[in-house]
Amino acid sequence: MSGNHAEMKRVLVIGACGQIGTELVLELRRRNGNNSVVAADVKDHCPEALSNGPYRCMDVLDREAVRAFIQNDSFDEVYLLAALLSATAEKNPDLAWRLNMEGLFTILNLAKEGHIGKIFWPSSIAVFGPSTPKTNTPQQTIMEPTTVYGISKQAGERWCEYYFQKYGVDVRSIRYPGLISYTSLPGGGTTDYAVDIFYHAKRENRYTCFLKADTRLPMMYMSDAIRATLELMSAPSDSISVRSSYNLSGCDFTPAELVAAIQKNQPDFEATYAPDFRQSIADTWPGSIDDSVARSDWGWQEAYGVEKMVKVMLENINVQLLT
Ligand code: NAD
Ligand code: AKB
Repeated sequence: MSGNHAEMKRVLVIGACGQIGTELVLELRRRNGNNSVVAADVKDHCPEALSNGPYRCMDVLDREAVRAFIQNDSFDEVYLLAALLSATAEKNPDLAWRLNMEGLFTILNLAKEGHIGKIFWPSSIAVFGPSTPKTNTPQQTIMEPTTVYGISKQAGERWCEYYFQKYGVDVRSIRYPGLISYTSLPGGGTTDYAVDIFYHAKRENRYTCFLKADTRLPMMYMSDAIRATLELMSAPSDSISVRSSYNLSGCDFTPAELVAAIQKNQPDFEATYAPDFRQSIADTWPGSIDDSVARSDWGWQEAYGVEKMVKVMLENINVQLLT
């Protein structure tokens, strides 16, 4: 076992079984000790990947149960990841709004009452909309999201800032771009093509992409996203000038550029394009992000560009996850 366990923080991750949660829990346990990090999710059973520490079946919409659990066992840090992502949210707007907002209020209020030391709540590039400048989208700009998911993330950002300013709640947030990883499957987003493509490249050597070839979107390799999250969470409070959510950039590419990068490793790989309803979501999002505020406030610096990310994904992807 590695990591410095001197402090033994009590940490809770809600939505732990998802694409980000799985890797975040493992890294938090590596740093803080397995028993200090409780993984919680609405799923009945703890997945094998998270079986090295405590697991709690928790529906974040069951406010009283969440309150009782957290009040009973105060946490230094809570990471609230449970949400419906962009594509799934468009299919179920009511649930998306409830899940994405009510869980946040429950956790913000518990922090306001002193039961939680620090909160991490992720926002998304989905807070931007068709009227936002598409290239090098600034930290502060026009934000008129047109998706249920984007509207919920924008509202969440405003509430986070409000709870910080009004009640001193230490809540920190990042506007993640599309995240790319191989440990667990993505959960219903518009950027999921950039993960799916690797499974199909490995299994069938071909892929039909649900976005057009020239759709540029901001993306990031998961280990960069986890590191950014933990760097933000450990930054001194007075270095954090943004209490809504930080822009964060890793790389950006189009499906055609990703295909070309895969073909450098797998020359016979072929892709075709059959855009579906997710195209109209992607069309409203930025192509690239200006994250200079995160860089100057807490020293953000990505480690993965497209080529390095593609190599790691092709080496590690496990097609068994698809079955
Ligand atoms: P995911 O869909 O993979 O995981 C979400 C997890 O939440 C799932 O394990 C699900 O079972 C759990 N969950 C759903 N309803 C729940 C409930 N009622 N109570 C408790 N748990 C519940 O999502 P993810 O990709 O890991 O994203 C996590 C967070 O990061 C979300 O807020 C998402 O909006 C944000 N985000 C993700 C990305 C990305 O590319 N993955 C990008 C931007 C923002
Ligand atoms: C999605 O596509 O919905 C997510 C996101 C960028 O928030 N990956």
